[in-house]
Amino acid sequence: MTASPAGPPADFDPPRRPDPATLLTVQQHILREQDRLPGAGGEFAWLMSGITLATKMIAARVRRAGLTDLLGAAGNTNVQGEEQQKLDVYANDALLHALSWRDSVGFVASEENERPVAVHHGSPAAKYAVVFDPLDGSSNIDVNVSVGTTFSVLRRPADGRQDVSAWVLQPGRVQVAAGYVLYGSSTMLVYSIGNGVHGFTLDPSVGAYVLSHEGIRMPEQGRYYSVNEAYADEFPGPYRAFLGHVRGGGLGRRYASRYIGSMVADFHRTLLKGGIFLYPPTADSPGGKLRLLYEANPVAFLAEQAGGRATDGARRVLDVEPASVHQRTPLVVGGRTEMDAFERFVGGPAAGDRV
Ligand code: P6P
Repeated sequence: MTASPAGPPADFDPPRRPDPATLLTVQQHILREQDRLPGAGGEFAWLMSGITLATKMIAARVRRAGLTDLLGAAGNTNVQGEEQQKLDVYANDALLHALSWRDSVGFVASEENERPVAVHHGSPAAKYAVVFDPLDGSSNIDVNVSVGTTFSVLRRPADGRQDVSAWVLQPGRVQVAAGYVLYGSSTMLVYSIGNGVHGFTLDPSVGAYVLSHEGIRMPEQGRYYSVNEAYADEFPGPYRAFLGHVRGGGLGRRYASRYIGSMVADFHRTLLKGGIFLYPPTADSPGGKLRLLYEANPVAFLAEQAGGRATDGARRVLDVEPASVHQRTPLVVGGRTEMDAFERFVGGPAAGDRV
């Protein structure tokens, strides 16, 4: 039937085009974004759906932890020597299970597992390694403070090496994707595949992560600095001098201190509001406390994608060559103004050297 000059045939309506201003789920966003990944194909989106599914399961448990027997210690310690919380164990199992169904995943490495787990290693379909902290800040769970999941996706070695270290021990600058889920007043997933940073809020009424913050940019200067000041006397001198400079109005404005004690929550505020988050070397953690592969690298990737910077006090975090899966690092991450000032105090790479 041909269309009449007046318009489409009378017996059906023209197709409805999706209104980009309405609900856009993270899966739709990833499908749109992954075309920018060379050779991604649909398996990247399928991999990411494993992370979104597992984190929705974790969010459901975190939200009800007080009502079920999921609070408190699991009665054992993890590879870090930290007392495992029951939710740590659940979160780790959820991510390992969901990712094991993704045949594009060759290896996974978790903060809760001493060694990486071979998932579909050896399969020609295996293209990625995923490293994650299933529940960062879990010591805060019992007091209802925000906790988070962090993740980083790495491409299998181009040289065909099959050893796990070649898959997992890669510098942060080569991450294919990175992100976190913050279980806070709302549950929010923030991720990047190298084309900006985008935030999705879990809508419990539909059970989907819905785009709520597209193209997040870290403010050039904020009003908060974030560090555990209880250890200030142990920080290296340049760190102490920098913090005194900030408190003394040296950055041209009054700053407030905010420290939640959950890195994901402290970074999320820094990403949205600007400022600077620091976990310096301390007496107990002379090499820093936070883990390079699955805490500092994802955060540093997102920070740079949003216009901020991240160093370990001496060099760009994303350029650090990992030597072991659970390697720790100092972390200083924030907006351009604060990071320029910090690097002047520690003599780090000058901002002008940035590529
Ligand atoms: P502190 C939580 O245990 C964590 O790994 C990070 O989420 C957080 O930033 C840091 O440790 C807090 O450590 O020594 O200040 O209690």
